[in-house]
Amino acid sequence: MFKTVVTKPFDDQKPGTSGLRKKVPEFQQENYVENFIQSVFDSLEGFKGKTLVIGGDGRYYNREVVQIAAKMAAANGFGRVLVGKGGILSTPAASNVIRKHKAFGGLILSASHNPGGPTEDFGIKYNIGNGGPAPEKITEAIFARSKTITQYMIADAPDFDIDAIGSQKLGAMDVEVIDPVTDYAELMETLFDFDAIRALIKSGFTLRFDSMHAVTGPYGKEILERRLGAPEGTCINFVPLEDFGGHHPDPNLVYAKDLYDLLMSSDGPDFGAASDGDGDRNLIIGKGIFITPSDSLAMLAANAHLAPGYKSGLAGIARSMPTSGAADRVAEKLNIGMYETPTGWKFFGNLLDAGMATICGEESSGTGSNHVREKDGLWAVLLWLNILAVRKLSVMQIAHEHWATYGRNYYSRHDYEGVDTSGANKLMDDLRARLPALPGTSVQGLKITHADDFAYHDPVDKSVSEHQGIRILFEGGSRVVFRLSGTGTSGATIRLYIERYEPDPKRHDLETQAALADLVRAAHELADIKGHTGRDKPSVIT
Ligand code: VG1
Ligand code: CO
Repeated sequence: MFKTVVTKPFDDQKPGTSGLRKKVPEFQQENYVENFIQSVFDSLEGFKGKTLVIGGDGRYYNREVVQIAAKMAAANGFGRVLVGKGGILSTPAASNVIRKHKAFGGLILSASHNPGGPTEDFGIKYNIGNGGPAPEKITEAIFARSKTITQYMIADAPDFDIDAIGSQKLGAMDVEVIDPVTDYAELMETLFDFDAIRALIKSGFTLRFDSMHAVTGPYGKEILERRLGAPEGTCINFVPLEDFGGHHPDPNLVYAKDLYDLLMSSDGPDFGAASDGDGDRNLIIGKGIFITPSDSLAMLAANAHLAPGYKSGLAGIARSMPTSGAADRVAEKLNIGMYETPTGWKFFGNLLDAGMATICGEESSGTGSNHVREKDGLWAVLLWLNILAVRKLSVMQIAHEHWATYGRNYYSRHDYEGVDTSGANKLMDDLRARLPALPGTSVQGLKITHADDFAYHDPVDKSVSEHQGIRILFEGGSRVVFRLSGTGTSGATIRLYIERYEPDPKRHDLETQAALADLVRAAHELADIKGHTGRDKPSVIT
């Protein structure tokens, strides 16, 4: 029934910011998927007879890998797997299923916002029993194991029926195929005032939700149109496709430009939102105004108490280091904890588990709370709608009022994608070497007050994570941050994060790139981006 297969290790199975991501043809190499999944199982203890959740964003190769993962779970001694119908579970829904059904952990098959298809990206990520991404201790063990693995175990059984809801057997193991939306929709109803949102929509408030042909299509349809009564047509691009229709399922101003243009038009809807390939990111646009993810985190935190799930207030806010400091000002005013973590949701898990943070966010369109242990795109949309329903103001009014109270953090990210890896490393190394000498000097007329390579000391488990991004702080609260992406699949991507704090309400209507121009020039001069990469312009600006 089970067989043991002899294999040879691959040397490139190091999980990045969010799991292992590679091009599909790399995953299709003989034993590549099996090696990685066995390395995951070999790095865990005590799962015999327990439950494993398996689900993915539906991209190309998802269905095949679900079958392999289930057969390997059976051979390795799991007692049960829970699988989303069709192999589909959005990342936040998978996190919820793990928690709700008290599973040992889960395998999430996704490359998130990266394109999908036979020559595009695929990914595998392991989440632990709290529903969150495995911490570094486990991902390091997985990588170490993948370099020495000699065999894996797999059930010698036919494929189970991935589309039939209900119980089946795979050898001695139970396979339960579940509806991917039900548990998640129920959770949302406990957090938000669905009656108030329904009334808002009934009163004529219009919205558009773009699933970008990715996993949130069925979630949006069920929650926004069926449960909240938004008219048909509210959800667009809601049929999940294996290649996302050939697009990047990345909800930003570049890849969701049509939605942006619609919201900027005079007859556009009141509210527009989009989510990414696996449903954990969100884009929020009000009529005539884009809300940056960093601002969204701050505005949601400042208003969260208006939603039933957060009515007793927040314990604290956490944000990744490159995310703007807008939320810090809210935390200060609310007199609650504020935590600055490295990039990647795995660093929020301890703070959420310990009850130190309630809401978390990243500049890359990720916002979430203690309801699951992943960022959650639709959750952010619903919290915004709940706030709009209670406050009876437009997104534009809420944003201006927020900036008048707290000041505005102008913010942008410039990505240099697909640059030569050695050039990117050299840029970081050269800059790192110069950090001690920078404070006190000026560049482009801006005085540097502090420069370091961010290291995170986890206040809960006391672990230390170093080299999490180089930050250069200027007088007055502005800064630039440099990091290398840990999710790309070809070459290197340099991310330059730029932030300027503006307390004066008379200067809250500047164009973002213009407001940041001197800082961008300073960043170029400091790191010699052109010299190291040959580029004088970023490939993507968000
Ligand atoms: C990017 C983002 C990071 C996010 C990660 C996973 O990582 O910057 O904020 O947590 O993607 O998001 P990196 O290392 O490329 O900068 V997702 O939606 O891919 O799960
Ligand atoms: Co994602």
